[in-house]
Amino acid sequence: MKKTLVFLLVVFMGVFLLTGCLTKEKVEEPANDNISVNEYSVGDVKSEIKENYINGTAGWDTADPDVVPLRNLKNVIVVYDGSDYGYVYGVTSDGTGLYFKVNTNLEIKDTFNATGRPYFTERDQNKGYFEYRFSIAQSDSEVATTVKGNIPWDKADYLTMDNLPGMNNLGNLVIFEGKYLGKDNYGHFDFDLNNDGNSDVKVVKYSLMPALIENNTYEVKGVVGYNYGFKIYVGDSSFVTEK
Ligand SMILES: [Ca+2]
Repeated sequence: MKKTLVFLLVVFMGVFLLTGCLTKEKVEEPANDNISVNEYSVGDVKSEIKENYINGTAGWDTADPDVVPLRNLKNVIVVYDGSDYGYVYGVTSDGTGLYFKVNTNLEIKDTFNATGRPYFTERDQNKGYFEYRFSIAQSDSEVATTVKGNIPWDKADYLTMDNLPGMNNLGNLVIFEGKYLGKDNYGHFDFDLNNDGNSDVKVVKYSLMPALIENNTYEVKGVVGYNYGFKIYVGDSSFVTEK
């Protein structure tokens, strides 16, 4: 009788402990989706922004924390540093990228992991032009730089007369070869791709350009941004070579 009681007690305690363990494990699972931020690719985030621009979703034009979920992007490399002015262009290893709103100091070729919110900025309602943006400048954003990386120029989109800067390559790495025509009235650099004397591609005046000689041909590597039209942002003078 005594043995049976001891046996039952042991069994009871065993079940109690086991149940306790299982219950404890369950409690430790994240109860809220906001706690675990899923890792997204730049491509995923750009698709999301496009969808919400087309749908005109309220809050997606400002990265409103009450509407737009946090997203996590990894191994983004800075290809144009405008962080003194609150932004950088960054791409991932596939050459796809976007505009990052920042309030931290980043430098060219810094590689970073970031938690933030995607949003769009409309540029031309009639043409359906908008910028793909990602804010890492909000109170619950996180940015951590890792090592300096190599810009994946082998993944850059080659610009031609049939493939000029536009919505299809906005934010992405590009390379083109063109004749330098000089600066336009606003100080942007004009390049001629088909040798007819007319400008086809503009490099934004804020670019870090080397000294250029008019009518000489250059290979230019940069990223497609938007500043009164689609323009190339060149992040370092070493990205330009005379041909
Ligand atoms: Ca031309």
